[in-house]
Amino acid sequence: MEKRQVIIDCDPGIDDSLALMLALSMEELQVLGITIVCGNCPADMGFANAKKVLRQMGRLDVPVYKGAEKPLKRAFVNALDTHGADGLGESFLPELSGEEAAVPEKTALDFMAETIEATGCSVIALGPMTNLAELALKKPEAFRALDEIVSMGGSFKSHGNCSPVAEYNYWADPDAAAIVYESACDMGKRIAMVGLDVTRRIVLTPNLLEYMKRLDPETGGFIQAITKFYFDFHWQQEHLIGCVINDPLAVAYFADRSLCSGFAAYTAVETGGISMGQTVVDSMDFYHREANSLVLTETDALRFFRLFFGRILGRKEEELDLLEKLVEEGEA
Ligand SMILES: [Ca+2]
Repeated sequence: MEKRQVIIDCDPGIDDSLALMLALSMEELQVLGITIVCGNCPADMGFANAKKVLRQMGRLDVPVYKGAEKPLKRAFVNALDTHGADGLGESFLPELSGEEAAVPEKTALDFMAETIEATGCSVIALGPMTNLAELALKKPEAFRALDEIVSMGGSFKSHGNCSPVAEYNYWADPDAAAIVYESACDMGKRIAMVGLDVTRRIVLTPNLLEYMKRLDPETGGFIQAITKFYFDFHWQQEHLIGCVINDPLAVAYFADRSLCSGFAAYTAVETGGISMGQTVVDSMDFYHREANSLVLTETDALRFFRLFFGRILGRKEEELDLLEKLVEEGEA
């Protein structure tokens, strides 16, 4: 099987960690490296958290590079209120030490540029787009050589998650998101926008988590440790029992196009004012601009969870006999 080569740019973060676990479990993907951007947590913490996930997966061979420590123009606002003081749900997993914890001298930007130019790989962007914007600004040839960008971010009709209209990743660095979308437009690229319209459908419920633990106490226990805080946050914030796991859907979609569908359109990102970070999707073609995005609006939560459970727990579909019932209960 020819593996699709990809760099995962992320800010782990609870749902980023689940996305990394999924990506590393998929034989159809080759994760060339992980690049860290400040977002949910500061870049140093995101770096350490990515390493903790790699240790859990027995994949410390995958290189991790540290990227932007602040947004392009705005002050950095983390999301530790959502992700816990350690960025991993206050699981307070042991820190790595020595060689394993060492931050490489090479920056995320240099790694991305070299790797993309050498391989023509894709990027799955799971955090604010600061690293990608720097790539577009400073290494335009590498940006041009990118095969595909799949981005968890934005929204079309769904409400925001950190303002009435804005999703966190684009809100946290709206200038970066705006640059990436405009650069994509200039270069004839389409960003797959895995936004809140689809990710809100992906709810990890207590029953689904319990099922994971029954099937695999080790992996299920790890996921419970890092999501407990997230469950509490969703209850307080959204009166939801369970947690929305945004980022794994972007990885799943990258590997399987049939999991989400939507439409091509020109999208711009607002960079200031009360709608800062909003994705302005020109679905009616007012601007007559080239479509720079594929805006995803539909997804199938059951098929997502089949993939997620199947890969992370290493189970065949027929072994997941309770999954359909539990996902339907979660959607009811
Ligand atoms: Ca993220």
